Amino acid sequence: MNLKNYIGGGFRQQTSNNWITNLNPATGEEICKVPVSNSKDVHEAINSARIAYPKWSKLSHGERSLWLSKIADKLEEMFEEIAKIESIDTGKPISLARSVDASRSIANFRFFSEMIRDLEIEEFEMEDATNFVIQKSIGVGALITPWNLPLYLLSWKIAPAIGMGNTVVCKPSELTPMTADLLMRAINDIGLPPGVINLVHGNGIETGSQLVENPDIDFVSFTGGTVTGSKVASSAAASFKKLSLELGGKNSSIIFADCEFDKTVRGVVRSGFLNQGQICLCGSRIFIEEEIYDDFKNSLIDAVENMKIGNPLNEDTDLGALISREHLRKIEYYSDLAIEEGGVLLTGGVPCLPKGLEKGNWIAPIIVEGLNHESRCSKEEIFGPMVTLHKFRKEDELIKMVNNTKYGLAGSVWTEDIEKGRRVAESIETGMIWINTWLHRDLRVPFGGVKDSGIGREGGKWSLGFFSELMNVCIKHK
Ligand code: TXE
Repeated sequence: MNLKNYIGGGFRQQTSNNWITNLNPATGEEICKVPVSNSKDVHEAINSARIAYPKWSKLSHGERSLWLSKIADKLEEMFEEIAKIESIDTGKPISLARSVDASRSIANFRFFSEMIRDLEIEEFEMEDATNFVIQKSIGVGALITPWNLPLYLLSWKIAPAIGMGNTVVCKPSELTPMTADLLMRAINDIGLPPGVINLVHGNGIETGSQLVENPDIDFVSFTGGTVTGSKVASSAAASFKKLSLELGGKNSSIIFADCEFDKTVRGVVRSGFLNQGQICLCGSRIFIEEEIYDDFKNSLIDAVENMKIGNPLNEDTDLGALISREHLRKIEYYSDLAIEEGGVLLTGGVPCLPKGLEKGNWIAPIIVEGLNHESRCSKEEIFGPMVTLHKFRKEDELIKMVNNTKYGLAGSVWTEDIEKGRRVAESIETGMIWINTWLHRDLRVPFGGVKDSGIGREGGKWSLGFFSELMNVCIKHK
């Protein structure tokens, strides 16, 4: 199947005859061909968005809220198709594609539909005047998304962006284009006004960078790697584009001796290995208080070795395939590096080729101990099914080790002493911390990180704030 771009309300062939072959991560078979759009296609998409912008931005919040709700309804009808396509395209277990990707994509449209419908104008009264703060649309935006949570992250950006009156050009990852295509079919079916949402497929260099650099783009919302994020930032900054960057992470799971043991083992395994460890929020550094280190380590190994690795379309699969052969090589590299750096592999690191899926990108989940917290494996984002264990005695020593990374996105603290949990959490340089849970998401809270994990926050009113321009109108009383 050859995918097409979606521009001005219709599916269009790209200008060039360049294609990327999209492979099934679990089987190595071809799923589809992905167009490599060039600057002409990008220009056409931006132009369509620009033409649609005046009318769309003049709709009321209520009218745009209705459109978001219609998209959510349509995606709900396509729920099973979303889950299956996302599982095939990413290699993730279908149970996860249902519970996280499909469910959350629909929730994103519903949540922002309700938020925008109820949006009120803030007023500030003076003795002799009234101030109104209104949130105006910005214009035409670029939404660039990665391969780990394709529709989940695309919907997370599209819903507030168009809900606040903007029009957009989306550029999904060339590794996982399928549910972006599904979303275009959905908006086409419900008759969303042409040009409000446009989509160009392609890679970073020939397509993504053209989008970011185009002077007719007013804002950029990017989720992806830190290296790419810095390239996007430098080209967007030159023309003062409004910019939101959700980048990489190297998050810590902190386990105190007074934690609820079994629940914590389950939580820490989920945090370390969900989506094969390919989520920017995954807890890949596990700090365990000395008293329970050996017991906790052994329970972790048992739990990880009992995970079912195999065909992502099987209902009982816990771990699927890695996104690409290149990414598998990256994880193997870090697995070897761990040993060079003096670590000991407690489990995993070996290929585990499920029967009939030998051409997929498979690796047994890895637990390493004995690494210095200054080692590369303990500080660099690996973004795969690999965690490093670290022992700690004193709280101040722990905080120093945990903060000793250029990232600052998320983390979790496991203790029955909530006072201590909060104290430790607030000492960590990140944007988000969970206590006695992980990836428990309230869509109203700010999402994002500090340091090399990005710039800005999305989520709830922070999304509405990013995807709008504030204007103050001050009216003098008679
Ligand atoms: O992401 P990229 P990749 C991390 C993870 C991973 C690394 C690279 O460590 O190994 O990033 O992953 C588009 N201008 N995360 O290569 O390159 C690209 O086509 C404009 C963490 O998948 O950042 C894709 O659509 N766009 C992350 C998107 O940017 C460009 C999730 C992301 O690609 C571009 C995924 C350019 N110059 C990976 N170059 C998270 N925070 O969740 C590429 N793109």
